[in-house]
Amino acid sequence: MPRNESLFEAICKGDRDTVTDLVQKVLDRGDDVVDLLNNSMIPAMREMGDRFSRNDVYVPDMLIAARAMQSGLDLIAPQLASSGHKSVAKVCIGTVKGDLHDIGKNLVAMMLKGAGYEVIDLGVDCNVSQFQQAVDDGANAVLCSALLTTTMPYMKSVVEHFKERPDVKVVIGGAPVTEQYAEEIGADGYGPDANQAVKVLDSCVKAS
Ligand code: B1M
Repeated sequence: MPRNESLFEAICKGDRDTVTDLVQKVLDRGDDVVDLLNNSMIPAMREMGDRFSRNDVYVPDMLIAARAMQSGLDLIAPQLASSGHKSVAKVCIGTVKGDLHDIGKNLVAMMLKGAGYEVIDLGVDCNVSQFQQAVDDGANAVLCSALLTTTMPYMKSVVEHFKERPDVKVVIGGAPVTEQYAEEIGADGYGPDANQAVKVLDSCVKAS
């Protein structure tokens, strides 16, 4: 599917009403929402990041774009969640301490639900105790998201915290995170995107 230019622009402008109208039209036509997500919606957020780097837009612009993106995601969530197979594990996910970015984390949570996981969504700015509480509540995997190079190192604290619990898998992801970094800090897995995160988690869960 080619990029939906109107939707791409509406997300960049933060025009929530147009975003919901356009996404609803795509849903009504029965077009593929995964294509829409990958070819039009995620690229719009990437574009906002590039504009921010060039000082063409500022934090409030990113914020309204993110809200518009989230309103589109909320509409496609049921479709994303209905695509998967049934699995059986309870997991928790959160954006790590100091980090307020939640769109990628929300996407991973949607995909996990679609794959049949029971997901405890801890939200943003999560510290080790919150992840621990979710594990005490039955989660056997911890998924951490970070979008800032300054918050990424907190993932190491989470990995170290669960070092004595081989039954608890820690999988990490987010724009600045790499496979190499995951290996370096001893995480059990790394998901470069929401789909891969589910696959990596599947293999961690199977292996345990
Ligand atoms: Co911010 N921000 N932001 N921001 N923001 C980035 C990340 C940035 C790259 C922009 C830029 O400079 N080009 C930059 C980080 C630079 C760096 O650290 N190297 C940045 C900055 C600097 C900041 C502030 C410091 C700005 C300031 O205040 N001066 C500030 C920090 C606030 C804080 O967190 N403490 C800030 C604030 C914000 C807003 C609040 C305004 C807003 C977030 C709103 C929200 O999330 N509700 C925002 C936004 C929107 C962005 C950009 C434009 C878009 C992020 C996004 O939603 N992408 C971003 C630029 C960019 O990403 N290119 C930027 C779409 C999303 C689907 O992708 O989150 O990468 P992503 O998720 C992907 C994968 O990474 C992966 O799956 C998803 C897709 O399939 N994934 C996982 C994510 N989490 C995973 C977890 C897993 C597995 C995979 O678990 C296993």
